[in-house]
Amino acid sequence: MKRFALAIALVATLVACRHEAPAPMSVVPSASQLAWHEMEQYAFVHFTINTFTDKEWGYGDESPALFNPSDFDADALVGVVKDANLKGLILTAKHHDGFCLWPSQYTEHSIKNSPYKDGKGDIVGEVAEACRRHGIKFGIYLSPWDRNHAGYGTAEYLEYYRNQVRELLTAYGPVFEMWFDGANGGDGYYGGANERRKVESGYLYYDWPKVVEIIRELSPETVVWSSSLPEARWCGNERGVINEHCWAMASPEELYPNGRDSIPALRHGQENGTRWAPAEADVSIRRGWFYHDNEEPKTPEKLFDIYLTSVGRGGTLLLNLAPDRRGRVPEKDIESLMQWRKMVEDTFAVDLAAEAEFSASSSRGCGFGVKSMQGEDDAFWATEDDVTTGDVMLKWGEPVDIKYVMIQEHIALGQRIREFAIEAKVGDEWQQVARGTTVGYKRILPLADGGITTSALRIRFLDARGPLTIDRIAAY
Ligand code: FUL
Repeated sequence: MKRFALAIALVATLVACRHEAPAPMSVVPSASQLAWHEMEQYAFVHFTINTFTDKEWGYGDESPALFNPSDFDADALVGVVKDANLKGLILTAKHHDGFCLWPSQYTEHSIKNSPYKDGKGDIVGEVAEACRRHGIKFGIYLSPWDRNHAGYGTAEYLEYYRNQVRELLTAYGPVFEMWFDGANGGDGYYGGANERRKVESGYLYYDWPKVVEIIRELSPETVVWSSSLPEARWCGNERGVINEHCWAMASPEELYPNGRDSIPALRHGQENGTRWAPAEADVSIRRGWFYHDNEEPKTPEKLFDIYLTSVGRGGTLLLNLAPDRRGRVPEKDIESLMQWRKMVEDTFAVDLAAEAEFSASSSRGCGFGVKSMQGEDDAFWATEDDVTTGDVMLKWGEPVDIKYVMIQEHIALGQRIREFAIEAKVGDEWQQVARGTTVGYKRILPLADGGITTSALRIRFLDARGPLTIDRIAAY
């Protein structure tokens, strides 16, 4: 009899659980882009001949003999990155001055003609290997603009550039991200020509689809950051601030030929964009990208604000470190980084939602119930196909102090939410404590007036492009 009842219960569950996950939106992230989102924060490292000439943009005529770090140690550099809880490192293998931090077979303008390790050094290789030893993902910045190369502006340079892309990906992969800077400033040394070479449209000159083809062939997992066909895009400023309203989608073929006019659209993305091209916030720990004696690192508090406006707004944070002439990250920068890490960890250490009772205005049913949002597993809450709005309620037995609410969409199925509000129960009334438009991979909402003491929160999803798919709601 007992067995019979169990069998009935099983059949009933199977019938009730006929639901499948909502259909994906037309534009969704690739597996590499999902892994990239999950990294959340990683380091940029600007270090080259500029470090020794005290410049931000080298002209291209600097002697390789100037590159001579007195105490470079790739393990120490990567150790700082790891201790700061940054998950990857993108190195300036070549900046606008054209000097190569690896012994490229295509030029003499490289580390092989520097005093560093008597010309036997290879900063790209040393950093790539240290990254692997420490479990940090390695990425490469290779400036398209090259003020050293005589052929810059012609087809000859393009061949040189593509050869270097091949050389780097072959020798130093796996590479999680390639960063193709959009700057094309004009004047330069250009093999001694000392003239202005203006590339009117980088978009047309570099012919990015060809470069991307090379990357796809040699390193399919690499996420391409570029001013064309990006798989990750510029967030529109170098302050570490992603727009509050920000879609991960964009139609680059519409945007980039317009040069700087495309910046507003880069900031907020495009709801009907044709590609998954999420925003990345690049910002330096100091004012400049390269080390200068007279600059100070940002405070941990400032870095914390940057965390909220980057990782907390659905994109990633690319935080630049500037090693000094020793080749070391300055001690006070390390101090700031470590305090910042602690601030982030302390703030988000205890998820109050773990103790809350969750309920929702509606659910898709088995497997997609509202409790799926509690904790770190893969399950997510979803609504029926025709339901694009809904409330999620969190209730506590005792009042709790909440400063931040974190929401994550299940972006594997696309980005959907257009508008939401967060309300807290105050007495018998619901009071709005935050409001927003887009959510995406992760949204962290600082609550109004520095936070609230409450025994209930209501997250109201007011408008979405399809049924709701929410991975997680947390409160801190
Ligand atoms: C800019 C460059 O011109 C800066 O020197 C720096 O590399 C920054 C990350 O990108 O476009």
